[in-house]
Amino acid sequence: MTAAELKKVLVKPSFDHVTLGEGAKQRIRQVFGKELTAAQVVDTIVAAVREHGDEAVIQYTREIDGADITAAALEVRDEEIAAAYTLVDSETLAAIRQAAANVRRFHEEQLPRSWFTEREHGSLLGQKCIPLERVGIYVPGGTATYPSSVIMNAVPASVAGVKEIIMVVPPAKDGSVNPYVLTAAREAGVTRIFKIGGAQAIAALAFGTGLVPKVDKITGPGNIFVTLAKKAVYGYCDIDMLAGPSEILIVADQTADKRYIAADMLSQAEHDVLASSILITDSAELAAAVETELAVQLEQLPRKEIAEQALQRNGLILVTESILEAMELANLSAPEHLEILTAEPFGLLPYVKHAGAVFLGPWSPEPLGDYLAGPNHVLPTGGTARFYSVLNVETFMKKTSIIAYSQQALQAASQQVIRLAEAEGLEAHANAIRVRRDRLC
Ligand code: HSO
Ligand code: ZN
Repeated sequence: MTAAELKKVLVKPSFDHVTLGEGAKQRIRQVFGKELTAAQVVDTIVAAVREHGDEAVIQYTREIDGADITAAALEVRDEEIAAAYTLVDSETLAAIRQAAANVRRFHEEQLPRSWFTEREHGSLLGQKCIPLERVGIYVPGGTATYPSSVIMNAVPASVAGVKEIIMVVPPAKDGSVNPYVLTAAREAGVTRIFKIGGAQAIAALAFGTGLVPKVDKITGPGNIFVTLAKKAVYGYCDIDMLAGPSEILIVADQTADKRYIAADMLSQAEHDVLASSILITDSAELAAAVETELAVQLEQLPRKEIAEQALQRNGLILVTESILEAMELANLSAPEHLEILTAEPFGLLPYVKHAGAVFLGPWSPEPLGDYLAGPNHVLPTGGTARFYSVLNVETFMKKTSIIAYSQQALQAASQQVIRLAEAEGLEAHANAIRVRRDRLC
């Protein structure tokens, strides 16, 4: 397999021309009375929520999610959270708390410092790091519920110092929200929760409605409708990234255990029929063994059908001449998760150019990072690791620069500022220096 061949395999469906499943198409016909593309659905919903606010939100929640929720019940009440705590067993609650603590501890290391630096003549230049005031985090519902994603989004925001963390999550048909999600939200520092999902949730956060406050940034992964909606509201508020289905790419040599590789590949395959699981190895023997092992482990999975479809669509086992060639192909793919299972995994770290997160050695399976290790699991997908970073504390902060010149320093700079202002034909700019001239020599 050459780089060019891999490239062909890796071509991802564009967000704009995604093919919808039969179920989604049918729902669209029911709700909108005609066939629409995902992008058209999103444009319609975003425009309606922007114009009609809560009324549109409630209508789409009823028609799309099948949940009949009144305006008064749209926000999760404290009693619902208290009830959720009674439904979560103590071991799971302890795990949620441990995960939140580990994620907090890791992200505290990322906290940027505001700083000043001194220049000539006693002037000061600096940078002030300011948390965003209010952010929205999207938590998916659907085929799986992810309390871990609540922690991964809310804890970095809380570490950054964000005062208001507004969470949105699609409700079940009976109007309830998963108790794990609710307890994780409380543990992670979420301030308010609304039972809204899909494009309507993104639009509500971006523009604000009577009930949902307008936020400065929306983070968190979602389905294609959520992703397209984030793209549509970008500029009215900020967004983190455009996330696609989960991916794992494993680079392994003959020392790796076929059972670990198969299990780790299946861990991402079970997320979504569009998930991608790739093994690249310089050992033909290992490649064959993993292929057999995948079939064995697949049989036992409750989410077998999803994982099987994912493997058929975007599963790949490649054999290369060397392990460095495997690393080259891995960089070309720029995977969300890169596992390196070789005799000397640290030795390959310098060759990693594009990956959301790297997992080194046999004792760092990808799901450890999904849940408990501490680093974030909201990661760039679809080759966007070439330019996006993993979700982090700075995702929830912005930087403001500070200039404090002394009289003497301005004097030294004055001629050149005037020169540049004149070169740009901006006399008023030059005047801002000239009016101070009598105090400068
Ligand atoms: N692997 C997913 C995150 C996740 N896994 C949540 C389990 N729960 C991100 O690609
Ligand atoms: Zn996962």
